[in-house]
Parts: sequence; C-alpha cells; structure tokens
Amino acid sequence: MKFQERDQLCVGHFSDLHYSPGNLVEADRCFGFAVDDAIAAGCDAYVISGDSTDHRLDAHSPAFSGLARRVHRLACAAPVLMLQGTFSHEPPGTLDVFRFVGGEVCPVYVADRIHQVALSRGEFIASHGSVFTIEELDEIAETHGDPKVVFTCVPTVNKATLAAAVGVSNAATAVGDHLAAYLAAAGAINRLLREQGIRTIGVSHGTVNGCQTEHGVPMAGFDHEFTIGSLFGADCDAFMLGHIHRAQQWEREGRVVAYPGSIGRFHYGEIGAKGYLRWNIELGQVTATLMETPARETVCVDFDGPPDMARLAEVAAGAADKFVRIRWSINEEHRQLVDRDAVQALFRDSAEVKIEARILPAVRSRAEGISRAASLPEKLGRWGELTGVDTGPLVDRLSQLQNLDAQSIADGVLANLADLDIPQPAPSAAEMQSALPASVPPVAPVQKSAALDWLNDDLFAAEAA
Ligand SMILES: [Mn+2]
Repeated sequence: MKFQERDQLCVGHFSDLHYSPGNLVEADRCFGFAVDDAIAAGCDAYVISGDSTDHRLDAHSPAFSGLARRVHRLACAAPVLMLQGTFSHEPPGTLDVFRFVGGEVCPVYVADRIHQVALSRGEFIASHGSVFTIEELDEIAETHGDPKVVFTCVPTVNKATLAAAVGVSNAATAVGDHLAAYLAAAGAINRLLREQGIRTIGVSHGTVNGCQTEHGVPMAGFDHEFTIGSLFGADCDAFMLGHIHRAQQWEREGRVVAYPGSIGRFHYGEIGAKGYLRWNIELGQVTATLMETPARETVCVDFDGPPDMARLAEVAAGAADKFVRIRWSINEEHRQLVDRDAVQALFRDSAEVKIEARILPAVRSRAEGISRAASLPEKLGRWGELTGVDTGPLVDRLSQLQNLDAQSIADGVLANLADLDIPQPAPSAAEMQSALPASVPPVAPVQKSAALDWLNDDLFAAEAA
C-alpha cells in the first residue's frame, strides 16, 4: 500500500547555510526562522542541499553546535536529508557527525556519494550502486512497504579525481557529460517509480549553465555541472539544487528544477530575496514557493570621486538597521578633505557601516584621461590641460618632428634665430614650479642660455617625474 494519507508531499528545502563564526548571526537568524516556519507548515521531509558550513569548523565552535541544534530540531519533526556541498566550504567528513544528530523520531541521512535513496516509513534505504535495481526496489517494497519518495542524490563531484581519470583538458566538459549520462540512467528508474505513483526528487549541488548568480551575473560556459536539459533528463518530479546563492527555478510539464539560494545575505551587493523553498509535490503538478527569511538588508553606495555628503544624508535616512557599504575614490592629495567621522555619524542608526576608500596615486590623477587620447598631439594637449601648461608651441614642434626631416627642421630653426633680435628670457624655476601641481618635485633652476634650451631639455621630464 502506498503512502496515500494525502496527495501532496510537502518538503522544506534549505541550502547554502554557510555556518561559520563570521556568518553565525545571519545564518542562524535566517535558518532558525526557516526551520520554525517549515515545521509549522508540517512538511513531510527536509532537504539541505549542500554548504551547510562555510569552511572547516572546530567541534567547539558555536557555529557548529548552532547548526547541529537546528538540524536536530528538524529531525524531531520529519526525516532530514543532508547533501555534501563544495569541498572548500564543507570538507569531506564534516557531515558525518550529523548522522547522530537525528531525533528519536526521525533520522538524518547524509548523502555523500552519487546514488539513490528511498524514504519508506520514516527510514532511508540506500541503493548499493549508483541507481536502484528492480530487485532492490522489490525488496524495499516487501520489507518496508512502497517508498513515499525516492531521492536521486548528486553531491559535489570531485573534479580532481575525474581529471586523473580522463585527463585535465577533458575534465571540464567530462564532468557535465558524465553527470548527464548518470541523470539519464536515473531517469529510467524514476519513470518506473512514477508509474507506480511514487514521488521522485533529485538533490544536487552545482551550477546550471545559464543560471544567474546573486550578483546578477549569468553563468554561461562549458565547464558547469549541469544543463537544464540534463536535469530534466533525470525525470524527477522535483529537482532541488544548491550552490548558487540566488533563488531561481525552471518548470517543464509540471516538473520543477529550483535553487532556493542562500538562506541569508552573506555579502554586500547580493540581489534578490533570501529564503527557503516550500515544495508541494503532486504527481504532474509541482510547485516550489520561496518563503522569505529575515535576511539582513544591505545598502551599497559608490562614488566615482569624493563622497557627496548631501547624497549620503539622504541614503542614511533610509538605512536604519541596515548594513551599509560606502565606497569612494579620491586623489591622494585630497584624501584629507573627507571627514570619515562625519560619514560614520550620519549612519549611526545603521547596523554596520563599512567604508572602502580608494586612494588614487597622484601620478595617475595628473595623467587622468591621457590613455584615452588617440594621438600623440591629443595626449600632449591633455597633459597640458591637467598641468596647466600651454602646449601650443610644443604641438607645433611635435608636428615638425613627425612630418619633416632633420635638415628641414634645423634650417627652419636657424632661419627663426636670424629673425630674433632679443633672445626670450628663460622662465625662472619659481615660475615653472607654479605652473605644476604641488606634487611635482621642484624643477631644477635653468642655467643654460635661454633660447636653445628646448633643444636640449627633456620636454616630458616633468610628466615622468
Ligand atoms: Mn554556497
């Protein structure tokens, strides 16, 4: 007899909890809310699709025990399946201990290899190989009764192992090919189960080609784990994904593939709502609803130059209790003009203010825009604008250098000299210095005779200084 108390199967799906000392407040507020909310909704099972932790955690760390406490609470209400996520976030073996965190009522199952697992009368029964055989399924039906749901688990694939097997250059695309082949094989079993009225759920941790990150960046490339087609190829009613921190979903003929995204907002500039997914899985009609968690609100203000205090005052008015990041860039010589304390004071009601000031070195500010000038005369003109130097005569001479041969130039200079009755006095060192910004080192006093100096001096010495 199938599990037919009701047609709908409700599953609470959480992902990318990223528990760590630094994330503890955010992770635990959001996951705590999600756990309570899902239990109140009376879900039949819970899935955590990877990256429960942010990095290797010590057993005595409050973040680790905080996570264990929440998972235990879930397991007191319904069976829990935890999937291995990214190795750098969740070193292999991290989840092992959670097998003992199961409640007296329900188990916690840890999926750390590619395989299928049936949930029958509150118990998880794993396939021996990567998919169930018909014999295994018959045996489960006999000894436990028909499964309520069968999970197809695809935890993070160790690309290094695969690279060793197929060669480094093939590894990137081989991951996708191997997983697609596996999902197609699982699809054959899943179709069989569906014919018997048994619900099927895929759980994985990886990137779907074409999905969008929490910063709005589309992930397009050949080295991602999945395509939408390969995931639907597994023929699961529901495919629950982790890894990408932005909630998103795809639907095909009543079947759904979805990321809940991260449980909270762990970085500045993340777009989209945060939450967990409440799945309602009816054969042929699946829905996944994002239930929002009280993730912290972040505000980012960027200035291409010094901060505009009036604008900041406006932002501050709406930033009480929010996490604020302010970025500006400023020339080295003007850095003292920004009053950081005043900026901090404006945001005194915010939860946190992070100031990132980028100091532009003086040499770059003096040549600002020069790289965008197309020709040498234009670059010279831009340098003149920035340094307050009249470049008219220099441009004439540059043009002579570019267009005339040495003899013609020399003839021209000599002809001009002959016309001159009184040589022009050279500018004094003080005059030359006053034409340059303060950051330019002092110009050496001119000692040589006046009119021919420009032939000997390095015209660009000031810029190169
Ligand atoms: Mn993650």
